[in-house]
Amino acid sequence: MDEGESSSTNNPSRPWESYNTVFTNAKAGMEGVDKEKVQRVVYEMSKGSKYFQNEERKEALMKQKIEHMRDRCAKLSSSDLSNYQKVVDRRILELEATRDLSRVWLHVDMDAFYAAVETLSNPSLKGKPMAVGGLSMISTANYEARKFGVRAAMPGFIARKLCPDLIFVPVDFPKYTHYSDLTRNVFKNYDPNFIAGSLDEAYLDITEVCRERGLSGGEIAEELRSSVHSETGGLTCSAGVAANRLLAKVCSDINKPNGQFVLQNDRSTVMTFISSLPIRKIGGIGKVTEHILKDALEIKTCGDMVLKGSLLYALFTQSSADFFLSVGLGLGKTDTPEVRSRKSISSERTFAATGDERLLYSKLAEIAEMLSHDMKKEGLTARTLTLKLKTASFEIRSRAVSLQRYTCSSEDILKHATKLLKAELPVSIRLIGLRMSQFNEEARHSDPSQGTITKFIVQKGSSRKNLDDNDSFDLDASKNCLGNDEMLSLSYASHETSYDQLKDVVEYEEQSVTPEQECKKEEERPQVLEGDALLRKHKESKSETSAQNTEAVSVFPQMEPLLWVNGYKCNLCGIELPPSFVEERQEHSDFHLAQRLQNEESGPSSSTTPPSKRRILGKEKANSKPKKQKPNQKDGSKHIPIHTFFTKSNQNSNDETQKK
Ligand code: DCP
Ligand code: MG
Repeated sequence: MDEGESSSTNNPSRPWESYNTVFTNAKAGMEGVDKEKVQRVVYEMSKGSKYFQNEERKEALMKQKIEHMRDRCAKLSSSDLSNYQKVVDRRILELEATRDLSRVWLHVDMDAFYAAVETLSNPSLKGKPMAVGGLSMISTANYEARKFGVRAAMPGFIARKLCPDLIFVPVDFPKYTHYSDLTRNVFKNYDPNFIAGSLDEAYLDITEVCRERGLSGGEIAEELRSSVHSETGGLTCSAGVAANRLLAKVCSDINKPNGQFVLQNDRSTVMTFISSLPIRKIGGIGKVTEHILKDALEIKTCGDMVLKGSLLYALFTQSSADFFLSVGLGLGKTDTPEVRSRKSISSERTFAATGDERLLYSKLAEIAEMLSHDMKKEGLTARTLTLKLKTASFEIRSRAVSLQRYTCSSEDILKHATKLLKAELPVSIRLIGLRMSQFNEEARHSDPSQGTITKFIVQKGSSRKNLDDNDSFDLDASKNCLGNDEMLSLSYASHETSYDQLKDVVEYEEQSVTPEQECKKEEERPQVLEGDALLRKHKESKSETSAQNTEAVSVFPQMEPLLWVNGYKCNLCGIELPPSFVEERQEHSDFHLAQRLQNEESGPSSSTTPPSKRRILGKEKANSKPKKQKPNQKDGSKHIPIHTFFTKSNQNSNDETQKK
């Protein structure tokens, strides 16, 4: 059952064995794939590329962290451990008291979503191995292709090497959005407040519908799946039913595709299920965390998290240890969507790296349009716009601007996003994201589902009980709920509008505070988080941005960066937010930014002050200006080295796709 990666072997004659990328992780439908062959092909085809170097750098860092953790572990005395065991025992009692077995949650996830939609439109694809995407990157593959080891986020030319008959179909986001809307129409019938994850997944609280109709969770799941099938004209989905969202998500993957799994709502069934579950199955536990837990602490299953709880509390911060322990106890969120507060809305696209400015601006326009569309659909207006970029060398940059009025118009979004992007050019980019936060307070007050920032700070900042079950969406590849660091190495073409959970977590694991980074030794020094990236480097932005910007408040004035002192305390206001509160931290950081920008509006501008250097964790090059890009290259030849895809600067998505 364990699909995670095995520990590195470091056999010099078989270097691929220690080359673990996202491509070599199994997804549903990949059981029985020759993993070593896939690993070898991926290794051989990506060797020497920027991607490869980045993977190696991450691997080396991870090994260091494992060593460091082992050392710290070895220094723990038996009396230390017995003291920590007392902490664990007490926490178990406290956590147990929060266990709620009264709700029935259903997680639904479409099967091979983009690929299935394409097959609906073109039935001749049925039964043939196909992937959606192009030679540079594929978004997903159907189950026939998965048998060859082909999967989402894999460069298409590697996929074709693994499966020479693979058919490529270009991505068509509007089509997927249309089908996603059809599925959501079905979900509404079972839970009008369902929580949408990515385009193809959702969480539904089906407690009431089960009670009203006298049906079991499994029966409702059957009915919902058949309804999705008929409403969409033939798409299948899989479902998981359990007492909380964390478990429901794990369950929906068990009988994929076109299947379901029901976990009964009783403590002993939950404990039996969770105790043997590999840790990687949990959203929020990605590659790095998995390796640290496995290789340094020999924690392989969720049950081990309870058995080795004293080590976790000795080596990690309380919030991380609490998270691990709650997972080990099979706990997760059961709250109703009404009380969830939405903090921001975002949209992003990943594509083959390009420095072609026209192409970048056109992608930006697409994203602004998608974001605006989603905001209108949700009736949201907001006034902090954040631009996120991932460069060709995988550096993540965030830039924000606070607007003078609330908006959801694509023109407004694009206008300000363009200015932010312009200040970064020239640079070769592989991902652009836009996020709008700081929602209109009035709208928030009139909508009971949304809390004010103050409310959120008071409620969440003061509560340590609010354990994060990472139930969100998208990531793992998709979607893996919170923070699956599988996404670390993803470069996929996707459009996803989401309420910032996963994506921020991706960054969280990639560059800011991972559970391993926030281990206790590191508590002693303040950490600069991703959210603060929006404060950085601005100094370098062209003066034109603030000088000519009449509507936006001048961006990124000289300001003290927001730091999480001891790993959890905001240095600006003293609010405490544990690292697992990723979304809230991002929101909090945006809040301070907007506050300062407002102050600046009413006081003398400090934007002319020369920037001070700030250290951003994991971003050594954060302040270096990117070099000019090489001239464009055209792809399409059969055996193209991977670096071509990662460095070339003019990749038109139409060029990427090819049908065989
Ligand atoms: N997606 C993407 N890039 C990724 C992962 C996913 O663009 N790295 C897109 C394409 C998928 C869709 O999101 O079709 C949903 O993602 P899933 O992880 O749910 O994958 P699938 O639905 O394709 O397959 P599964 O049957 O495993 O759910
Ligand atoms: Mg899916």
